[in-house]
Amino acid sequence: MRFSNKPAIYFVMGSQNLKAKAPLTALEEALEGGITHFQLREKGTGALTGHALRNFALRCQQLCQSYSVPFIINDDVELACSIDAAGVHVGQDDETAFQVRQLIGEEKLLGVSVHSVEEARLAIQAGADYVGMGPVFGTTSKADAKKPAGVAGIIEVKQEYPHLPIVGIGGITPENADQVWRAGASGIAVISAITNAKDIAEQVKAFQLSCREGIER
Ligand code: 3NM
Repeated sequence: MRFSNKPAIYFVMGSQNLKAKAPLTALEEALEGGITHFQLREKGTGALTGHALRNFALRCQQLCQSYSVPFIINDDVELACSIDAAGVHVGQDDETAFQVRQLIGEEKLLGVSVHSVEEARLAIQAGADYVGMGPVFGTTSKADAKKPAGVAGIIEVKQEYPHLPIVGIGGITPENADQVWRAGASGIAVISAITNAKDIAEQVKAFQLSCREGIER
């Protein structure tokens, strides 16, 4: 599957990321607001496992399907294959992107987190459809996040591989997202600025606006 050409508002969430709302309610509101991609990322304390994870994943998948939004699973290749998710996203410490591509076949989306031009080159070689780059800004949503890297890495990778879709991640809000768009990103991936929003659909719309501002500036 190819990563779509239109600007991606890529929502990343696990049940552990929600405080005030039920996770499925949050996802439905985000879909209603117009997210273009969803990644299920169950990680850390309180993360679901086993049957509970599978059932939750199936319910997320159903919701995404009803909005024609690709449902992507973080890291868990076995789960992604067993429920026929639209794609898988892996980091540098997970199974290698090359192995994952072998396991999931050519049809599913493959996303890989990268931090340099060299990692981007290897991701392309392995058959990645897009790369994630972060953390752009400071984040509290990833326990082992690296130091904020700003948009310099995105600019560098974009220069070297102009056709590779890059999704920025880490501390992105509607207020700072324009910097990521201007760096050449094809998308922004967001956890807390969406999960913590009072009105999630409105917040997604604010991200859509940030994209236009980033492009027009
Ligand atoms: N990956 P928030 S930063 C899942 O740097 C994830 O690769 C990152 O959450 C990376 O939008 C991050 O709340 C957390 O900052 C993003």
